[in-house]
Amino acid sequence: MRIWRRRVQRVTTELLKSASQAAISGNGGILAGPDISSTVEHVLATTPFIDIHTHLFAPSFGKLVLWGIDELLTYHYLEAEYFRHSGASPEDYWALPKREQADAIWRTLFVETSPISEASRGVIAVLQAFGLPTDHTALEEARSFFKAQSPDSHIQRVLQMANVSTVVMTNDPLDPDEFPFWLNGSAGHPQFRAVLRLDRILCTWHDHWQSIVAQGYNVDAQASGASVSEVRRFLMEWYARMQPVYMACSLPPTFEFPSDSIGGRLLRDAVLPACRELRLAFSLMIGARKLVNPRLRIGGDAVGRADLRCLENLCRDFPSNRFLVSVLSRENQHELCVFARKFSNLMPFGCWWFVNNASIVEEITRERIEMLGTSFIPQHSDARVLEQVVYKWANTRRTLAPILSENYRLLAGDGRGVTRADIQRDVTRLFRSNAEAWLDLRPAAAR
Ligand code: FIX
Ligand code: ZN
Repeated sequence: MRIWRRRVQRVTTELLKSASQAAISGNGGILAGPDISSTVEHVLATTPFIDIHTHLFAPSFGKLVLWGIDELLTYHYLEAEYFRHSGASPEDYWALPKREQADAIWRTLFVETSPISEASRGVIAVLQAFGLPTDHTALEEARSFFKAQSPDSHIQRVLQMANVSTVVMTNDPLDPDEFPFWLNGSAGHPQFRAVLRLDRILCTWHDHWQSIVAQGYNVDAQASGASVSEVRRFLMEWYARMQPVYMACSLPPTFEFPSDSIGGRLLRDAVLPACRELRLAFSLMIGARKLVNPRLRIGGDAVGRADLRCLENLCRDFPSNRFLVSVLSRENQHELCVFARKFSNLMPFGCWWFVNNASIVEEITRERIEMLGTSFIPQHSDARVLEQVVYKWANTRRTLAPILSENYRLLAGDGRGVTRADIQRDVTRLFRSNAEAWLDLRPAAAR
């Protein structure tokens, strides 16, 4: 009898010990099947993300900072859907003041039909997140709620709700509405980091070289003579002003590299060397066909499949440059994964724009995990209106939880149990440390 009692005591102590250890660290114990999902969800929810690509602006950018219900409703994704549902002429819509544009979109997409599209559900999710009514009467109450918010505290609250610690902006040094903010030195913010966006230089030089001359650089229409070194000087001086975390460009599906075009030459001879010197990654966002329907303005862009051998050439021929790449076409996603397996100076990121829908995010993320493990950046929000980070990141967390859980269950089934620490390390890598390794997030003083 005494032997039995001692054995029971010993087993109980051991059990209690391991249970308490697992409880304390929450990471020691191998997770049982059902605990994997709840742990993955909890880790995704409690890990602050770095949002590596948005069109948001820091509070000091004044009218460029978009927030509140009227901006949420007049988002170009919803405008495109509005023109489909309403049959209204875009010209009539653009002639309306913002508030009436928002009224029209609310009536058409949120009253006369169920807001079941990804973008319209997003608005409902934001209203819900602020405890506002979501039925068809919601618009006026939402307007007075957002009107009552003070920008700085509202921005903090929204980033906390989305559990996003750092937002990366999109900054165009040739945008007449934006560059004055940088020139008068009012732009910096610790949580809003800049990106040097170069579409006007690499894609539409003919329309914009004179803006560079106007800023005091000796370039010409053919980008000849001193133009390359002047563009290099332009980049270095904007680097000092903006402290960008990377340089970037959106490129059409027809983008080729190498190419003797002005854009191809400037990329090779000015941008990539500057990125090497500054140890900045260069981001290529490939596949947007601009303004296929110009009447929809910013909502008029479409997608095209690209020939991604441009990436093969860039990664192979410029091994000391690093390339952050997102592709717009669904058909290009698999190729991008394969190129990432061939070139460690290529980091795939995000499910961009027309592939940022749960069904396609799931497909892309599954194949990336199967082919790249955790060596990719799953998502960015591309938010244009502040509160969009709330629903876009909630959607990402919701879509990724079952995918990650299933992969851990498969791993456990194959013979390797997972712990909370494993899951935390992987989620941190996917949504933080990959970005920290590829973006220059050092503050200006540390550069
Ligand atoms: O080029 C880009 O950064 C795109 O994301 C935008 O141009 C696009 O309009 C957008 O908002 C996509 O979500
Ligand atoms: Zn974008």
